[in-house]
Amino acid sequence: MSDKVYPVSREWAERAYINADKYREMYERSVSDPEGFWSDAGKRLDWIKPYTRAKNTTFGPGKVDIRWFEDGTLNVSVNCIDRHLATRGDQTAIIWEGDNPNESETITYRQLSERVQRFANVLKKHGVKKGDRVTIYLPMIPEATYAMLACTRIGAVHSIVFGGFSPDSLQNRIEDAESTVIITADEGLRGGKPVPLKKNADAALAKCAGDKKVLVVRRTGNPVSWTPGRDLWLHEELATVSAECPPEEMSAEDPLFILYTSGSTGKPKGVVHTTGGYLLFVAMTHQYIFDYHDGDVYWCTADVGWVTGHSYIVYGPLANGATSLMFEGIPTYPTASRFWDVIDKWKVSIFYTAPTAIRSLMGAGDDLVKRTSRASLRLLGSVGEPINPEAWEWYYHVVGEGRCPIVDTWWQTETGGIMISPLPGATDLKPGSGTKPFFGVRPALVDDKGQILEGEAQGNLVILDSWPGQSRTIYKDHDRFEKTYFSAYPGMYFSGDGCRRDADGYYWITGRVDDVINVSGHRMGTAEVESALVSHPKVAEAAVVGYPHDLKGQGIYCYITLIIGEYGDDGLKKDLVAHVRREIGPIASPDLIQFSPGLPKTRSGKIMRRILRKIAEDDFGNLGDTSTLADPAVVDELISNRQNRR
Ligand code: 6R9
Repeated sequence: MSDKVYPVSREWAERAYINADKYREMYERSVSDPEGFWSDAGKRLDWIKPYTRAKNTTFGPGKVDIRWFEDGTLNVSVNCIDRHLATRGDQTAIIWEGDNPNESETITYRQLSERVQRFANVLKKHGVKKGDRVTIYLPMIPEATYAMLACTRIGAVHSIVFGGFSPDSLQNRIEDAESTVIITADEGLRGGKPVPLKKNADAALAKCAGDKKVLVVRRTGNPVSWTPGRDLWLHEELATVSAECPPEEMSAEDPLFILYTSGSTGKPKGVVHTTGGYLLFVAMTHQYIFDYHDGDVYWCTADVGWVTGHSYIVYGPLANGATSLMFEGIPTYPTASRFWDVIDKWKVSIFYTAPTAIRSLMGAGDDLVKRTSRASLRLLGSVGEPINPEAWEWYYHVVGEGRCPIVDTWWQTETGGIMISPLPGATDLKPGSGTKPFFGVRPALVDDKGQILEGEAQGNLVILDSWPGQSRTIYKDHDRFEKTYFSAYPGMYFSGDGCRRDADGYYWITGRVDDVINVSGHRMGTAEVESALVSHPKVAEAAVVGYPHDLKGQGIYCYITLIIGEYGDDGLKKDLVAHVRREIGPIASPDLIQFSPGLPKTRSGKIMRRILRKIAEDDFGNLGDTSTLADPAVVDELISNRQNRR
């Protein structure tokens, strides 16, 4: 941990929406009078029928029930598009930068309006109604934004599946959401290479029961296989419908989207976000944390397949009438200067990316940054995993040339929007710390018994009361929602993260304390990777843990027991990696595989992951209590064959 402090500059304290005094005053009111605070804050949205009450929430004990603005009605697409038309119809809403540096497009709010309404009419034409779930499996192209907003236009609930997920993962998500319409593209394009989205969708749909319609965006134009009657070209469909689609009136608590995310057990959970509170929270956090002003060009490098893309490429920025840049490609194509080139090309002023990207570009050398200008940059952001102070300093000094504050934003799919983060005009920065809670957010640290820790402390990060952007439930499984987030510490939301609070009340996230690993900012449940591995015909048992990885933050370390024989060869290792990629997707590729004739188990047969984690971390001098092991000799064998040698 770093003990450096970078104070707020006078310029920032003066120009930002929120300075230190205002932060204190607003934060104080937001937690002492949440009803008053959020009732006022809710006015930033356009309501069809105004709400009469902001907050109606309980975290239990007993039933968890979260409602915000529940008697208000509104439409998200109206808030993200229509209400901007009178004043900023010709302003660019989306800058699209293609994978190929020579391909780009700017889309004004007026164009966005027409395209979204047409798209909505296509969905309607194919029977999509309010409340129906639409699965979106698209690359980073403007159609992804159109599709999302088209769903909101007619009250359909979107479920976006990241384009890097395999057919099996897509199939599970289509089935769980019971979508009848799937939106995909012929292919995606990343780093000059095609991504076979339609082919994957075909494979997924071959295993899905029931009638489906597949709307296909033509992206690369390469030939794809076609199922007549089921598959429809989007461009052909758009030509058959009108450019006007009246917005559906939605209750603030109607679902807006489902997004599947990994947990410590079982299959990915369908995290449900609703309409009013979510939109308000992402709009407000986007404005204050990035200090977004008219004229700024804002770029979040996430993929819309993840929550960061939902909240901070699409909903937050567009609700604020911002100009949001959407990038199809990867940071290293055609060169590792690409991010900085794009910043210069579009005069980006606010840039929001992930530590894994920062670390990999740091490794590419300073020259690739310094050959660009970056004079337009004003603010930098980080999200997805803890940022190590070394990467923070490089981001600050080399990329930002010491003049751009960094907002290190801690949040989760379940929180909807940013929870802990500096405000650039209010918060002195400490490299590696998420610093302070956003308005209305009441973080606390608890020990394993659920005792709240005061002052300087280290513990499990919980949130004591609801905030508007919070997920309301897990799709079709409210029980699991309560068990996952509210049972470890009754009456509190448990984040699954460990955290330290320093003497200044700054929060420092230390990483997951459950069986979730964070690989390049992507959440993976170790149980998911294990179940993919044991579905391989040669694998008897698998245990998966994270280990420190220089670029990815955490890597995936797999201990494998085979059905026949004790040790497999490199060919089998390759086969296992390919198998997991097929089952889940490339993001779950095992980094290290260790064949282990035995796994350390308790006498009751439970795998002692704590020991496996230590061995993977090369910290085997510090294994802790091994006295409950059924066969302590297993551990020596694991250590002598360990993979992660430095
Ligand atoms: C937004 C997003 C959530 C998990 C979260 C935590 C980690 C995210 C972080 C961070 C330290 C930050 N995380 N931001 N850890 N500092 N600024 O990433 O959502 O994909 O659901 O992941 O990511 O461990 O619990 P999601």
